[in-house]
Amino acid sequence: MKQTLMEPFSLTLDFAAGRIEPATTRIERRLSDMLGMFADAAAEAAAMTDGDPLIYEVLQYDVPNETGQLVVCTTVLHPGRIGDEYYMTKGHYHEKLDTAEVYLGLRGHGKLVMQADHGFSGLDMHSGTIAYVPPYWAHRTVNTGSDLFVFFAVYPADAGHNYGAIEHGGFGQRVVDRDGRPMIVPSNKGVEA
Ligand code: PAN
Ligand code: ZN
Repeated sequence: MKQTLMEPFSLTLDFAAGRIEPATTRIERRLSDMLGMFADAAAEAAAMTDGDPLIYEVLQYDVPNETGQLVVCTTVLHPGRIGDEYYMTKGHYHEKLDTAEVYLGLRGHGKLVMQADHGFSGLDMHSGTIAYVPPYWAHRTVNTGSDLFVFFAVYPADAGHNYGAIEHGGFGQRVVDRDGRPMIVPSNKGVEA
């Protein structure tokens, strides 16, 4: 098996801003990058005419895409809602399903929703929360607060990201605002009307 011989290195992380310095990749996801993922199509369209909001950014330090290597990255999820559904990430399974991931909350409040063949999970996350995404679980994060929701993640460099399953099949649960409080509801109820 080919393995790149790496030199040890360190990076700097600004917890509040979620900035990794230096970062080698910055991904920006706007609403236009995830149209159809929020339940309320009319609210999506209205938000688009309002200027295609920035939903989240990912900052990452890339390492060779090889078994044994680990990627570190941060996600900065902005506060906001499309209809009654909070801003969220696209969500994905790892292409290599048998790979796990660790999240560490740095700022704000959110939920980590996960689904697997046998069920769902919804974990609260805030500054200091360590959340474990086991192998085989699709994962999506949601900003349920009014501040930025920032978290750090570590995952195997060869895990890969499968977005298609969520883009086409959706997530079985949604996180919506109910009288000012976040609530997890089944996808086919409540928010589709
Ligand atoms: C995270 C996510 C990040 C953005 O680093 O990639 O939060 O979410 P999406 O990838 O679903 O757009 C992670 O889980 N990496 O594997
Ligand atoms: Zn992941």
